[in-house]
Formats: sequence, C-alpha cells, structure tokens
Amino acid sequence: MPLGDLFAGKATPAVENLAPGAVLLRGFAAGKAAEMMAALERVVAAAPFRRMTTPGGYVMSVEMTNCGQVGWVTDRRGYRYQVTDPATGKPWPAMPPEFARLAARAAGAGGYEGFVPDACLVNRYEPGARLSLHQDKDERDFDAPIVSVSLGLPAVFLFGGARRSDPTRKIRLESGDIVVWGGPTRLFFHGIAPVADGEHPLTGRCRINLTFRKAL
Ligand code: MD6
Ligand code: FE
Repeated sequence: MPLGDLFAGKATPAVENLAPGAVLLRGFAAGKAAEMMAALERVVAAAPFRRMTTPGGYVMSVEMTNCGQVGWVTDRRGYRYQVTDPATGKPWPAMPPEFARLAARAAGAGGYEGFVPDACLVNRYEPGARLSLHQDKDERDFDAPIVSVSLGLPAVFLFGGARRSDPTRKIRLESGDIVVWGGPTRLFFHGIAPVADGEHPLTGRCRINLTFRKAL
C-alpha cells in the first residue's frame, strides 16, 4: 500500500525526519481527531484529569490521566507505572480500540511495524502549562517507540539530545500531528514550552497530548 493511503483524505504524506528514529507525521490524526476526543471523554469519566506531584514536591502544571493496562504516575515516592489509578483505587480504563489502532498505524508509518501499546498517558495543558525537559525512561522496553498525538491548541515541542545540556530544537505541533519517536532517540531529552492562550474548535482552551507506550 502506498504510504499516502495511510493519510485519510491526503494525497501527499507529510513525513518529516527529525532525527534517525524520530519522525513527525503532520496531520496524520486530523481525520480522527473528533473520534479520539469522544473516546477520551469516556476515559476521563472513569479516570479524571488531576495534577500530580513530582518526587521533589512540585505540583505539575499539566493535568494527567491514563488508559490501558498500566498508567504512568508520580508522587513523593517516585515515577512509575501502575495498574490502578491512585485517585480511585480502580484499574485504569481500558485503552479505546480506536486509540490503539491509530497508534499502531502511525508507528508503522514511522517505520516501527507491530507496535502494540499497553499504556496511554494523557496530558492536558491549559494556557501557561508546560512540561520541563525530561527523558521517558520508566518503561521496561526501550526497543518500542513512543507515539505522541497532539490535539487542540498548538504547542512548541523542545527536542533535545542524549544529554540534558544538549541544545534543543523547537518544533511547532498542531492538532492532528503525530510524533513517532524511538531507536537512537528513544531516551532523548524533550519538553513542551508554556502553551499560549487560545481557543480551539476541538478542545476549547487547552491542548491534549496522548502518548502511547509499551511500558511492560
Ligand atoms: C507532550 N510529550 O507532547 C509531551 N514523550 O505533551 C512527551 O513528553 C513525549 O511527545 C515522549 C515521546 C514523545 C512525546
Ligand atoms: Fe516525554
């Protein structure tokens, strides 16, 4: 199948290589954005957004929730994946099939066939919220990529290198953009600059990011 067919309604795929192992698929999720938001509403009804505390005692500006077999959490005891939502004591809601399908399709377009995520961390940014430079290293399997879907307000993705002190590139992410990130870049530092105020027809006054991982 031509790669272009993977992009619903688009003649030309916009695959942008960020670095060996990392690609930006502009607009890849645009045709599925409303469906994703509808599924997300059902997730959030069972596992509401909340602001978590870092091990250092800071309350994060980004609100988070999860779906899938395990969810990423942080508190004074550290960062980890766990089966239950600490806010409800119940297992995280199952990953909606449309989430898993989109993530697998995007991973394939980025060169990672057979991606089966078991965790989806959902980030919600109100204007001013940010995510400081970090590595995603709480997963057991660094061979699998991370697939990151942006919805709603745009943001500036800070894309660094293997060391915290490496220079960062600034990449504007719009609603429907997907970053697939693995291989040699899997442990690169990255973050999100403070989100600018605005209104988006899909989400209102916020940005939503879904990151799909193979954590187990
Ligand atoms: C965000 N994303 O876009 C935060 N991590 O809101 C991440 O932290 C991230 O986009 C690993 C791989 C891709 C990402
Ligand atoms: Fe991350």
